[in-house]
Amino acid sequence: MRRLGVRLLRHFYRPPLTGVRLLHQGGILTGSLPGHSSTIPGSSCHIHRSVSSTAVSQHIQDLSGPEQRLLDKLYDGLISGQRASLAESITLVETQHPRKKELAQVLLQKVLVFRREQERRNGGKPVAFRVGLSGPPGAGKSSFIEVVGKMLTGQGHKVAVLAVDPSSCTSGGSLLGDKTRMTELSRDMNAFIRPSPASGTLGGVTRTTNEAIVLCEGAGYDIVLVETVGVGQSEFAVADMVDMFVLLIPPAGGDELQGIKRGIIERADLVVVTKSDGDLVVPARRIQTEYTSALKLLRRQTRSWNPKVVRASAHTFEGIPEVWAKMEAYRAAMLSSGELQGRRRAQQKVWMWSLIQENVLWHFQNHPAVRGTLPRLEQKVTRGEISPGLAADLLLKAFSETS
Ligand SMILES: Nc1nc2c(ncn2[C@@H]2O[C@H](COP(=O)(O)OP(=O)(O)OP(=O)(O)O)[C@@H](O)[C@H]2O)c(=O)[nH]1
Ligand SMILES: [Mg+2]
Repeated sequence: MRRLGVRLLRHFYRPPLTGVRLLHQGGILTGSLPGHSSTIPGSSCHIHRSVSSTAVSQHIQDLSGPEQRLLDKLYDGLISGQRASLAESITLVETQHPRKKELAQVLLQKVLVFRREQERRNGGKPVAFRVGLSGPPGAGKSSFIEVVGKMLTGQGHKVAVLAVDPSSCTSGGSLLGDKTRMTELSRDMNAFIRPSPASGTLGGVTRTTNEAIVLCEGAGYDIVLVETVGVGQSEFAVADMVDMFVLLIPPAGGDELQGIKRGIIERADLVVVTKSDGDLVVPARRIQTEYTSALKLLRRQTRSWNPKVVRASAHTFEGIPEVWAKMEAYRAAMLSSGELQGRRRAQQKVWMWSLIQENVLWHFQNHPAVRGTLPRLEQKVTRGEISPGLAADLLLKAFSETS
Protein backbone atom coordinates (compact mmCIF):
# COMPACT_ATOMS: atom_id res chain seq x y z
CA MET A 1 0.00 0.00 0.00
CA ARG A 2 2.85 2.34 0.80
CA ARG A 3 4.31 1.58 -2.62
CA LEU A 4 1.02 2.23 -4.31
CA GLY A 5 0.69 5.45 -2.33
CA VAL A 6 4.12 6.47 -3.50
CA ARG A 7 3.15 5.70 -7.07
CA LEU A 8 0.06 7.82 -6.75
CA LEU A 9 1.99 10.65 -5.17
CA ARG A 10 4.55 10.54 -7.89
CA HIS A 11 1.92 10.88 -10.52
CA PHE A 12 -0.29 13.42 -8.87
CA TYR A 13 2.39 16.05 -8.63
CA ARG A 14 3.17 16.12 -12.34
CA PRO A 15 3.39 18.69 -13.84
CA PRO A 16 5.11 20.95 -12.88
CA LEU A 17 6.99 18.99 -10.20
CA THR A 18 8.15 15.48 -10.61
CA GLY A 19 6.83 13.16 -8.00
CA VAL A 20 10.16 12.35 -6.45
CA ARG A 21 11.11 16.00 -6.19
CA LEU A 22 7.88 16.81 -4.47
CA LEU A 23 8.17 13.90 -2.14
CA HIS A 24 11.54 15.25 -1.19
CA GLN A 25 10.00 18.64 -0.55
CA GLY A 26 7.26 17.04 1.46
CA GLY A 27 9.93 15.29 3.47
CA ILE A 28 8.76 11.78 2.69
CA LEU A 29 11.40 10.29 0.53
CA THR A 30 14.76 11.50 1.63
CA GLY A 31 17.41 8.90 1.93
CA SER A 32 19.45 11.04 4.27
CA LEU A 33 16.84 13.00 6.16
CA PRO A 34 18.08 13.46 9.69
CA GLY A 35 15.74 12.18 12.30
CA HIS A 36 14.18 9.64 10.00
CA SER A 37 15.81 6.76 11.69
CA SER A 38 13.55 5.65 14.43
CA THR A 39 13.02 2.91 16.92
CA ILE A 40 9.76 1.39 18.02
CA PRO A 41 9.41 2.24 21.69
CA GLY A 42 10.11 -0.82 23.73
CA SER A 43 11.60 -2.82 20.92
CA SER A 44 14.80 -3.04 18.99
CA CYS A 45 13.20 -2.84 15.60
CA HIS A 46 14.83 -0.27 13.37
CA ILE A 47 13.16 1.47 10.50
CA HIS A 48 15.51 1.81 7.60
CA ARG A 49 16.39 5.31 6.66
CA SER A 50 15.55 5.31 3.03
CA VAL A 51 12.79 4.38 0.73
CA SER A 52 14.82 3.88 -2.39
CA SER A 53 13.80 5.98 -5.31
CA THR A 54 14.70 3.05 -7.55
CA ALA A 55 11.89 1.13 -5.91
CA VAL A 56 9.65 4.08 -6.55
CA SER A 57 10.44 4.29 -10.22
CA GLN A 58 9.82 0.59 -10.59
CA HIS A 59 6.30 1.02 -9.41
CA ILE A 60 4.85 3.87 -11.33
CA GLN A 61 1.18 3.60 -11.86
CA ASP A 62 -1.01 6.28 -13.27
CA LEU A 63 -3.97 7.75 -11.59
CA SER A 64 -6.98 7.25 -13.75
CA GLY A 65 -8.38 10.34 -15.42
CA PRO A 66 -11.40 10.54 -13.10
CA GLU A 67 -9.17 10.09 -10.03
CA GLN A 68 -6.88 12.85 -11.18
CA ARG A 69 -9.80 15.14 -11.84
CA LEU A 70 -11.37 14.34 -8.48
CA LEU A 71 -8.18 15.15 -6.61
CA ASP A 72 -7.58 18.34 -8.59
CA LYS A 73 -11.14 19.47 -7.97
CA LEU A 74 -10.97 18.72 -4.25
CA TYR A 75 -7.61 20.40 -3.81
CA ASP A 76 -8.51 23.53 -5.74
CA GLY A 77 -11.84 23.81 -3.97
CA LEU A 78 -10.27 23.17 -0.59
CA ILE A 79 -7.52 25.74 -0.75
CA SER A 80 -9.93 28.32 -2.08
CA GLY A 81 -11.94 27.73 1.09
CA GLN A 82 -15.00 26.01 -0.31
CA ARG A 83 -16.86 24.25 2.46
CA ALA A 84 -18.29 21.61 0.14
CA SER A 85 -14.78 20.62 -0.98
CA LEU A 86 -13.62 20.50 2.63
CA ALA A 87 -16.56 18.29 3.58
CA GLU A 88 -15.92 16.02 0.63
CA SER A 89 -12.21 15.82 1.43
CA ILE A 90 -12.95 14.81 5.01
CA THR A 91 -15.29 12.14 3.68
CA LEU A 92 -12.41 10.88 1.58
CA VAL A 93 -10.12 10.55 4.60
CA GLU A 94 -12.86 8.72 6.51
CA THR A 95 -13.21 6.07 3.90
CA GLN A 96 -12.35 2.45 4.52
CA HIS A 97 -12.04 1.79 0.80
CA PRO A 98 -8.36 0.92 0.14
CA ARG A 99 -7.96 2.81 -3.13
CA LYS A 100 -9.78 5.89 -1.85
CA LYS A 101 -7.65 5.78 1.29
CA GLU A 102 -4.64 6.15 -0.95
CA LEU A 103 -6.20 8.99 -2.88
CA ALA A 104 -6.83 10.67 0.46
CA GLN A 105 -3.13 10.40 1.29
CA VAL A 106 -2.22 11.99 -2.04
CA LEU A 107 -4.56 14.87 -1.31
CA LEU A 108 -3.30 15.26 2.23
CA GLN A 109 0.29 15.32 1.17
CA LYS A 110 -0.45 18.10 -1.26
CA VAL A 111 -2.34 20.06 1.39
CA LEU A 112 0.57 19.57 3.81
CA VAL A 113 2.99 21.02 1.28
CA PHE A 114 0.65 23.97 0.72
CA ARG A 115 0.38 24.58 4.45
CA ARG A 116 4.08 24.31 4.99
CA GLU A 117 4.60 27.00 2.42
CA GLN A 118 2.09 29.18 4.29
CA GLU A 119 3.97 28.55 7.52
CA ARG A 120 7.26 29.42 5.89
CA ARG A 121 5.78 32.76 4.84
CA ASN A 122 4.55 33.19 8.41
CA GLY A 123 8.10 33.08 9.73
CA GLY A 124 7.96 29.34 10.43
CA LYS A 125 5.06 29.75 12.86
CA PRO A 126 1.89 27.67 12.63
CA VAL A 127 -0.85 29.58 10.86
CA ALA A 128 -3.74 28.02 12.73
CA PHE A 129 -4.45 27.51 16.42
CA ARG A 130 -5.63 24.02 17.38
CA VAL A 131 -7.53 23.70 20.61
CA GLY A 132 -8.85 20.48 22.12
CA LEU A 133 -11.82 20.76 24.47
CA SER A 134 -12.73 17.87 26.65
CA GLY A 135 -14.85 17.22 29.67
CA PRO A 136 -17.45 14.88 31.11
CA PRO A 137 -20.71 14.31 29.24
CA GLY A 138 -22.97 17.33 29.56
CA ALA A 139 -20.21 19.59 30.91
CA GLY A 140 -21.27 22.32 28.51
CA LYS A 141 -18.61 21.82 25.85
CA SER A 142 -20.81 22.38 22.81
CA SER A 143 -22.52 25.40 24.36
CA PHE A 144 -19.12 26.87 25.18
CA ILE A 145 -17.84 26.23 21.64
CA GLU A 146 -20.98 27.81 20.22
CA VAL A 147 -20.50 31.11 22.05
CA VAL A 148 -16.72 31.23 21.69
CA GLY A 149 -17.04 30.28 18.02
CA LYS A 150 -19.59 33.03 17.37
CA MET A 151 -17.41 35.55 19.15
CA LEU A 152 -14.41 34.55 17.04
CA THR A 153 -16.18 34.60 13.68
CA GLY A 154 -17.44 38.04 14.73
CA GLN A 155 -13.81 39.08 15.07
CA GLY A 156 -13.04 37.86 11.54
CA HIS A 157 -11.68 34.41 12.33
CA LYS A 158 -12.64 31.30 10.45
CA VAL A 159 -13.52 28.60 12.95
CA ALA A 160 -13.67 24.86 12.34
CA VAL A 161 -15.21 22.56 14.93
CA LEU A 162 -14.52 18.85 14.86
CA ALA A 163 -16.55 16.82 17.29
CA VAL A 164 -14.95 13.50 18.15
CA ASP A 165 -17.45 11.11 19.55
CA PRO A 166 -15.86 7.83 20.49
CA SER A 167 -19.23 6.36 21.33
CA SER A 168 -20.73 7.10 17.94
CA CYS A 169 -19.95 3.68 16.53
CA THR A 170 -21.67 1.77 19.26
CA SER A 171 -24.51 3.93 20.50
CA GLY A 172 -25.26 6.27 17.66
CA GLY A 173 -23.56 8.94 19.73
CA SER A 174 -24.67 12.43 20.61
CA LEU A 175 -23.44 14.15 17.52
CA LEU A 176 -26.84 15.05 16.28
CA GLY A 177 -27.36 16.66 19.63
CA ASP A 178 -24.12 18.57 19.18
CA LYS A 179 -25.22 19.87 15.83
CA THR A 180 -28.49 21.12 17.18
CA ARG A 181 -26.81 22.68 20.19
CA MET A 182 -24.53 24.65 17.91
CA THR A 183 -27.43 25.99 15.89
CA GLU A 184 -26.12 29.51 15.47
CA LEU A 185 -22.58 28.51 14.70
CA SER A 186 -23.68 25.93 12.14
CA ARG A 187 -25.45 28.70 10.22
CA ASP A 188 -22.38 30.92 10.28
CA MET A 189 -20.60 31.14 6.93
CA ASN A 190 -17.23 31.49 8.67
CA ALA A 191 -17.69 28.35 10.71
CA PHE A 192 -17.48 24.72 9.73
CA ILE A 193 -18.85 22.06 12.06
CA ARG A 194 -18.22 18.44 11.49
CA PRO A 195 -18.40 15.29 13.55
CA SER A 196 -14.90 13.93 13.27
CA PRO A 197 -15.22 10.43 12.02
CA ALA A 198 -14.09 7.78 14.45
CA SER A 199 -13.78 4.45 12.77
CA GLY A 200 -14.32 2.51 15.95
CA THR A 201 -10.79 2.41 17.27
CA LEU A 202 -8.57 4.91 18.99
CA GLY A 203 -6.30 4.68 15.98
CA GLY A 204 -9.34 5.68 13.94
CA VAL A 205 -9.78 8.79 16.05
CA THR A 206 -6.11 9.63 15.69
CA ARG A 207 -5.95 9.18 11.97
CA THR A 208 -9.13 10.79 10.85
CA THR A 209 -9.15 13.67 13.33
CA ASN A 210 -5.55 14.58 12.64
CA GLU A 211 -6.20 14.45 8.95
CA ALA A 212 -9.40 16.45 9.25
CA ILE A 213 -7.47 19.13 11.18
CA VAL A 214 -4.93 19.40 8.36
CA LEU A 215 -7.70 19.71 5.80
CA CYS A 216 -9.51 22.41 7.79
CA GLU A 217 -6.31 24.40 8.02
CA GLY A 218 -5.73 23.97 4.30
CA ALA A 219 -9.20 25.41 3.75
CA GLY A 220 -8.18 28.56 5.62
CA TYR A 221 -9.68 27.90 9.06
CA ASP A 222 -7.33 29.65 11.44
CA ILE A 223 -8.94 28.25 14.57
CA VAL A 224 -9.69 24.56 14.86
CA LEU A 225 -11.62 23.43 17.92
CA VAL A 226 -11.80 19.72 18.64
CA GLU A 227 -14.52 18.66 21.05
CA THR A 228 -14.27 15.27 22.66
CA VAL A 229 -16.32 13.66 25.38
CA GLY A 230 -14.12 12.78 28.30
CA VAL A 231 -14.76 9.09 28.29
CA GLY A 232 -12.32 6.39 27.34
CA GLN A 233 -9.04 7.27 25.80
CA SER A 234 -10.08 9.62 23.02
CA GLU A 235 -9.31 12.70 25.10
CA PHE A 236 -5.69 11.60 25.40
CA ALA A 237 -5.55 11.06 21.67
CA VAL A 238 -6.95 14.56 21.15
CA ALA A 239 -4.51 16.08 23.65
CA ASP A 240 -1.77 14.67 21.43
CA MET A 241 -2.95 16.54 18.36
CA VAL A 242 -3.65 20.08 19.54
CA ASP A 243 -1.66 23.17 20.54
CA MET A 244 -3.72 23.70 23.66
CA PHE A 245 -5.79 21.30 25.67
CA VAL A 246 -8.73 22.71 27.62
CA LEU A 247 -10.66 20.78 30.22
CA LEU A 248 -14.24 21.84 30.88
CA ILE A 249 -15.68 20.95 34.25
CA PRO A 250 -19.28 21.52 35.35
CA PRO A 251 -19.97 22.93 38.81
CA ALA A 252 -21.24 19.54 39.89
CA GLY A 253 -20.93 17.42 42.98
CA GLY A 254 -18.04 15.13 43.77
CA ASP A 255 -19.61 12.03 42.24
CA GLU A 256 -19.95 13.55 38.83
CA LEU A 257 -16.35 14.65 38.90
CA GLN A 258 -15.07 11.27 40.03
CA GLY A 259 -14.94 10.15 36.42
CA ILE A 260 -12.39 12.78 35.47
CA LYS A 261 -9.10 11.04 35.22
CA ARG A 262 -6.17 12.51 37.01
CA GLY A 263 -4.04 11.88 33.95
CA ILE A 264 -6.18 14.15 31.86
CA ILE A 265 -6.08 16.95 34.41
CA GLU A 266 -2.32 16.83 34.10
CA ARG A 267 -2.64 17.39 30.39
CA ALA A 268 -4.85 20.48 30.75
CA ASP A 269 -3.34 23.84 29.83
CA LEU A 270 -6.51 25.52 31.00
CA VAL A 271 -9.44 24.36 33.13
CA VAL A 272 -12.76 26.09 32.54
CA VAL A 273 -15.47 25.71 35.15
CA THR A 274 -18.61 25.96 33.04
CA LYS A 275 -22.18 27.12 33.80
CA SER A 276 -20.99 29.74 36.25
CA ASP A 277 -24.33 31.51 36.38
CA GLY A 278 -27.33 31.86 38.72
CA ASP A 279 -27.35 29.35 41.55
CA LEU A 280 -24.34 27.61 40.06
CA VAL A 281 -21.95 30.51 40.71
CA VAL A 282 -21.27 29.38 44.27
CA PRO A 283 -20.44 25.76 43.44
CA ALA A 284 -18.48 26.99 40.39
CA ARG A 285 -16.30 29.12 42.68
CA ARG A 286 -15.73 26.16 44.97
CA ILE A 287 -14.69 23.93 42.08
CA GLN A 288 -12.41 26.68 40.82
CA THR A 289 -10.64 26.85 44.18
CA GLU A 290 -10.35 23.05 44.39
CA TYR A 291 -8.87 22.74 40.96
CA THR A 292 -6.54 25.67 41.44
CA SER A 293 -5.00 23.94 44.46
CA ALA A 294 -4.97 20.58 42.69
CA LEU A 295 -3.13 22.01 39.70
CA LYS A 296 -0.44 23.46 41.94
CA LEU A 297 0.51 19.96 42.98
CA LEU A 298 0.91 18.75 39.43
CA ARG A 299 4.06 18.85 37.43
CA ARG A 300 4.26 21.71 34.96
CA GLN A 301 4.10 20.59 31.37
CA THR A 302 5.75 23.61 29.84
CA ARG A 303 8.26 26.24 30.86
CA SER A 304 6.33 29.13 29.39
CA TRP A 305 2.88 28.54 30.85
CA ASN A 306 1.25 27.78 34.16
CA PRO A 307 -2.13 26.05 33.81
CA LYS A 308 -5.01 28.20 35.08
CA VAL A 309 -8.55 27.65 36.26
CA VAL A 310 -11.24 30.07 35.12
CA ARG A 311 -15.02 30.28 35.31
CA ALA A 312 -17.40 31.07 32.46
CA SER A 313 -21.02 30.88 31.45
CA ALA A 314 -22.19 30.16 27.94
CA HIS A 315 -25.64 31.36 28.94
CA THR A 316 -24.73 34.80 30.29
CA PHE A 317 -21.48 35.16 28.32
CA GLU A 318 -19.75 36.09 31.54
CA GLY A 319 -16.11 35.12 31.55
CA ILE A 320 -16.12 34.05 27.88
CA PRO A 321 -13.94 36.91 26.52
CA GLU A 322 -11.59 36.38 29.47
CA VAL A 323 -11.27 32.68 28.72
CA TRP A 324 -10.39 33.45 25.13
CA ALA A 325 -7.88 36.07 26.28
CA LYS A 326 -6.19 33.38 28.39
CA MET A 327 -6.10 31.06 25.41
CA GLU A 328 -4.46 33.73 23.29
CA ALA A 329 -1.97 34.50 26.05
CA TYR A 330 -1.07 30.82 26.17
CA ARG A 331 -0.57 30.71 22.43
CA ALA A 332 1.58 33.83 22.42
CA ALA A 333 3.76 32.54 25.28
CA MET A 334 4.18 29.12 23.69
CA LEU A 335 4.97 30.58 20.29
CA SER A 336 7.55 33.01 21.53
CA SER A 337 9.35 30.35 23.55
CA GLY A 338 9.21 27.96 20.58
CA GLU A 339 7.50 25.32 22.71
CA LEU A 340 4.41 25.28 20.57
CA GLN A 341 6.42 24.51 17.47
CA GLY A 342 8.28 21.84 19.43
CA ARG A 343 5.03 20.31 20.61
CA ARG A 344 3.80 20.11 17.03
CA ARG A 345 6.96 18.41 15.88
CA ALA A 346 6.68 15.83 18.65
CA GLN A 347 3.01 15.29 17.79
CA GLN A 348 3.86 14.45 14.19
CA LYS A 349 5.96 11.60 15.49
CA VAL A 350 3.28 10.43 17.92
CA TRP A 351 0.80 10.50 15.04
CA MET A 352 3.06 8.43 12.82
CA TRP A 353 3.72 5.87 15.53
CA SER A 354 0.11 5.48 16.46
CA LEU A 355 -0.67 4.73 12.81
CA ILE A 356 2.17 2.25 12.61
CA GLN A 357 1.08 0.53 15.81
CA GLU A 358 -2.50 0.32 14.60
CA ASN A 359 -1.41 -1.04 11.25
CA VAL A 360 1.10 -3.54 12.58
CA LEU A 361 -1.39 -4.82 15.10
CA TRP A 362 -4.03 -5.19 12.40
CA HIS A 363 -1.65 -7.17 10.20
CA PHE A 364 -0.65 -9.32 13.13
CA GLN A 365 -4.20 -10.09 14.20
CA ASN A 366 -5.32 -10.83 10.66
CA HIS A 367 -2.35 -12.91 9.66
CA PRO A 368 -3.55 -16.44 8.80
CA ALA A 369 -1.00 -18.09 11.07
CA VAL A 370 -2.08 -15.94 14.00
CA ARG A 371 -5.80 -15.88 13.36
CA GLY A 372 -5.93 -19.67 13.35
CA THR A 373 -4.24 -20.16 16.72
CA LEU A 374 -5.20 -16.98 18.56
CA PRO A 375 -8.53 -18.09 20.08
CA ARG A 376 -7.08 -21.38 21.31
CA LEU A 377 -4.06 -19.73 22.86
CA GLU A 378 -6.16 -17.00 24.43
CA GLN A 379 -8.29 -19.66 26.04
CA LYS A 380 -5.24 -21.48 27.38
CA VAL A 381 -3.91 -18.23 28.80
CA THR A 382 -7.17 -17.35 30.52
CA ARG A 383 -7.41 -20.85 31.98
CA GLY A 384 -3.88 -20.49 33.27
CA GLU A 385 -2.62 -23.45 31.25
CA ILE A 386 0.20 -21.48 29.64
CA SER A 387 1.78 -18.21 30.54
CA PRO A 388 0.92 -15.03 28.61
CA GLY A 389 4.59 -14.67 27.78
CA LEU A 390 4.80 -18.10 26.18
CA ALA A 391 1.58 -17.54 24.22
CA ALA A 392 2.86 -14.20 22.94
CA ASP A 393 6.15 -15.83 21.92
CA LEU A 394 4.38 -18.61 20.04
CA LEU A 395 2.15 -16.17 18.18
CA LEU A 396 4.98 -13.84 17.30
CA LYS A 397 7.05 -16.77 16.09
CA ALA A 398 4.22 -18.04 13.90
CA PHE A 399 3.78 -14.52 12.54
CA SER A 400 7.43 -13.85 11.78
CA GLU A 401 8.11 -17.28 10.29
CA THR A 402 5.32 -17.01 7.77
CA SER A 403 5.51 -13.30 7.02
N1 LIG B 1 -26.77 27.13 33.42
C1 LIG B 1 -26.02 26.81 32.38
N2 LIG B 1 -26.27 25.68 31.69
C2 LIG B 1 -25.50 25.38 30.64
C3 LIG B 1 -24.42 26.23 30.22
N3 LIG B 1 -23.82 25.65 29.17
C4 LIG B 1 -24.49 24.52 28.90
N4 LIG B 1 -25.51 24.34 29.77
C5 LIG B 1 -26.48 23.25 29.78
O1 LIG B 1 -25.82 22.02 29.98
C6 LIG B 1 -26.38 20.99 29.17
C7 LIG B 1 -25.29 20.32 28.36
O2 LIG B 1 -24.71 21.27 27.49
P1 LIG B 1 -23.82 20.88 26.25
O3 LIG B 1 -23.23 22.12 25.74
O4 LIG B 1 -24.59 20.08 25.28
O5 LIG B 1 -22.76 19.94 26.93
P2 LIG B 1 -21.68 18.97 26.25
O6 LIG B 1 -20.55 18.91 27.19
O7 LIG B 1 -21.40 19.39 24.85
O8 LIG B 1 -22.47 17.61 26.21
P3 LIG B 1 -22.06 16.26 25.47
O9 LIG B 1 -21.49 16.62 24.12
O10 LIG B 1 -23.34 15.51 25.35
O11 LIG B 1 -21.07 15.58 26.35
C8 LIG B 1 -27.45 21.68 28.32
O12 LIG B 1 -28.70 21.42 28.89
C9 LIG B 1 -27.11 23.13 28.40
O13 LIG B 1 -28.23 23.98 28.29
C10 LIG B 1 -24.20 27.43 30.98
O14 LIG B 1 -23.29 28.22 30.70
N5 LIG B 1 -25.02 27.67 32.04
MG1 LIG C 1 -21.31 18.27 23.08
